[in-house]
Amino acid sequence: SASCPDGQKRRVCYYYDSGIANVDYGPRHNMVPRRVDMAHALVRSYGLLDDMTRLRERPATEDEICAVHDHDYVDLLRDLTLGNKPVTCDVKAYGLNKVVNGSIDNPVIPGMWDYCQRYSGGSLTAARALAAGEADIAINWSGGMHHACSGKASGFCYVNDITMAVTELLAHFRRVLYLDIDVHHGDGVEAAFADSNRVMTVSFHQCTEGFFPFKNGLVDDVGEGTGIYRTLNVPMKEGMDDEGYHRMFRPIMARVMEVFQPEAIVMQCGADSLFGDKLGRLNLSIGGHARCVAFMRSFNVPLLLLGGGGYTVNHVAACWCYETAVAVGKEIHDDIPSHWYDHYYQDQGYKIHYPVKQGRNKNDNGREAYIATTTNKVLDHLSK
Ligand code: TV7
Ligand code: CA
Ligand code: ZN
Repeated sequence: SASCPDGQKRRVCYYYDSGIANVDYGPRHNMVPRRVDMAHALVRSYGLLDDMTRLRERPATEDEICAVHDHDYVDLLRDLTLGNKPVTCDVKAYGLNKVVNGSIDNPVIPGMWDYCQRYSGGSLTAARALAAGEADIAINWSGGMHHACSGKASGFCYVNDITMAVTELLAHFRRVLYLDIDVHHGDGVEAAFADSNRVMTVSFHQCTEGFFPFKNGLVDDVGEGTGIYRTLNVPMKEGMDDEGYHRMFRPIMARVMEVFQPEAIVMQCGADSLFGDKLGRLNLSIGGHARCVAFMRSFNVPLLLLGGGGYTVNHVAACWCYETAVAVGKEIHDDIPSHWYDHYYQDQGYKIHYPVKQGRNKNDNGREAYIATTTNKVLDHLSK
């Protein structure tokens, strides 16, 4: 019954570490690590584990994390969690425990260091499976923490597993493409490789007044020095739907593959670009989001799929389960099988593909033709 859209099978490796399920950012925080456990439970309930090789759990070592982070920041993450250091006000210099309007983006939480080791170990292990030629596609839905900087936490991200994975791939592949469909700009990864001519970073994101990370990710931000034109940004207004998104995504990514010819692809699949997200204001359906994955898969280049944002947890889990099916090349039925978390899907009628209620798409109000203009600007950068 396995029907594959492009008629080709792929060897898929899958990383899942149950130690992440109980990590808690705090009672009102939007980031809920349990969504990865929900996605995993759904993957299992559809029988998809039989179509993949399960990678062995291996937390990243301190040395592996120090390869892309400052030593003093790594020491702090470790010592704070193990209780060796009292939480003093100087943690704020590292992006931790900053209170704004009574809330904290990057709280110091129980098990923080262990959590960082686990999700980043997953991305590293997955990258190594690709580098060793053991898989065509490797998956770590607990990774994708694109905002973390070398010396500080940012946007719910403590350690940048993506930068770690790309660095690992660069030891084996000449050129690595980083693609980011999270609703937020992939600033941490972009900054890490802005001057590299061996890494091209491409981020699609919402870019509106007051939306995190604020000033970054403009269409004319194209990298610097030897890396110039190897940074691409595709900013969008609120309300972007599947049709408009793909009118930008397809020509841009087809051209990226043509001119950059990457030997490996790292794709951050943040699910906060879906309709109904608690933070994002784009209107992608799960089908539209997954078509991005299917499109990148069709080039048959080693592909690392990572998670990222996603704050309406039932949507996120359904999305990443469906994308796991896309990776293995199986069509799964729309009715969510009965399993431990099935009550979470009541609001969406126990279906994977929940309906998108289309509001106003501020990207195309006829006159401005924002989609065409932005696509052409990006294609122009690519021609250089
Ligand atoms: C990859 N937006 C991460 C996206 C990170 C976005 C932000 C919140 C937020 C945090 C909360 C909370 C929130 C309703 C939403 C300038 C601020 C304003 C809040 C502490 N409710 C990813 C980060 C972004 C935390 N941060 O790309 C606890 O929204 O806009 C900001 C910064 C300062 C901090 N305050 C928000 O998806 C994984 N934070 C409720 C409780
Ligand atoms: Ca993005
Ligand atoms: Zn995000």
